[in-house]
Amino acid sequence: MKTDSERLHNLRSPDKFWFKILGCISLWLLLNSFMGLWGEVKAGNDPLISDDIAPAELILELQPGNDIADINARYNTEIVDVLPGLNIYRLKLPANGSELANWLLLKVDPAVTFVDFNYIKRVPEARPWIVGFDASSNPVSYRGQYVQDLIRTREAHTLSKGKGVTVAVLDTGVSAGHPMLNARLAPQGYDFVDNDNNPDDPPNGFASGHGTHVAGLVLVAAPESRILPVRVLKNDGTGDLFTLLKGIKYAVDNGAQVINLSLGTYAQTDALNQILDYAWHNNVIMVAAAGNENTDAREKVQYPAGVSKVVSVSATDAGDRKAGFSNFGGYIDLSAPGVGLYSAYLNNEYIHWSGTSMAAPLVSGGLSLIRAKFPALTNSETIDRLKAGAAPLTRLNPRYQGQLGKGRLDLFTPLLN
Ligand SMILES: [Ca+2]
Ligand SMILES: [Ca+2]
Repeated sequence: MKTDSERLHNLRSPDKFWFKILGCISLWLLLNSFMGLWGEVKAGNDPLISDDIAPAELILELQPGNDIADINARYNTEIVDVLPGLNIYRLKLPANGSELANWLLLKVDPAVTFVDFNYIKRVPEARPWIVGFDASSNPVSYRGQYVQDLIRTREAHTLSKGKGVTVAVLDTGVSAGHPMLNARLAPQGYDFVDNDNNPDDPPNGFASGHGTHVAGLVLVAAPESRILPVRVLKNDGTGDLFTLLKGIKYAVDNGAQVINLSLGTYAQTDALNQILDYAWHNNVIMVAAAGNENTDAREKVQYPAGVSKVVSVSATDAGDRKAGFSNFGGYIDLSAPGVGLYSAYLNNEYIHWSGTSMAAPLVSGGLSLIRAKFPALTNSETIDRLKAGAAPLTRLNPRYQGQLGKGRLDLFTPLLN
């Protein structure tokens, strides 16, 4: 027989609470090992966290009807930033607060919809041992490169040039004065790294010029598109998840119809899914680079490319073979040339650059062409049209059956009625 006081003690016992917490830990470990994320690059205070994160920070969404002040009182947290119009907060933990311990506590707090670490995103090309610059090439015009014959820009541009469609480039910034770009930039570009309205692409970093190059490649495919430059990455090619969320929200709210994301991390988060849903429901298509580590989905998947509603892009070469560096897998939607692409760089220069980051903007440009010619199509119809018109890759890539998407980007076929 239990006494009333024992019953009361059991009711108040934290056992149930800790059971929930332990449940979270085992799920976390299972997911991590299952997804192959275990043992990845670690940072912050806690060895259980599987990718670089911003130290002493968390991102959460509050359940409607709750007050963030209550959360701050309960966990000693402070608001660093908030996503306007959404219930998503960037919180600072108390001094010496463990990211993992607080993540676990907030995970089971009924006032919280989701909680995520503030992961560090990066451009795939910021891993220098994989793909880098080739600045030694001849300064020929970007108009005369192999990719134009391959994806049939000239034929496509007789039917559409992307006029009236805004493509947001969320990246290291865009060099505004560049002759390839200056007439095509939307005036309301924004810099979420320095929080100013000048999203320039600053020099002297490992990834400097990345966003400029990517923006130029959107215009190779869709020369009359408008580029909305949104800076979410520093010139070393890194940026945090919350800054990316803000950038995507801003692009959606400022007229983007396509968003190019030549960046990623191997961590999957509710926060990213939430903002990608927001974009999708506002009729914005997102395109993401698959990453440059020559790995397939069984090993690891880079996000946002791994999110199903995002158009994920792997890279091929001039001979339509998978680029040696390109990630691949069943989640890929489409391939596009990504080896030795010539485009804008800092100081009004042009350079060759390789990577899935260079393949993705050609796909973004392809979607822009379709959106300009068939503006009534939904996101899914626009994407399906581009995929259905792709050139088959299977014969040349027998080892990658079903792993390079529907084929290699072709700009012309999807524009035919
Ligand atoms: Ca700036
Ligand atoms: Ca997809």
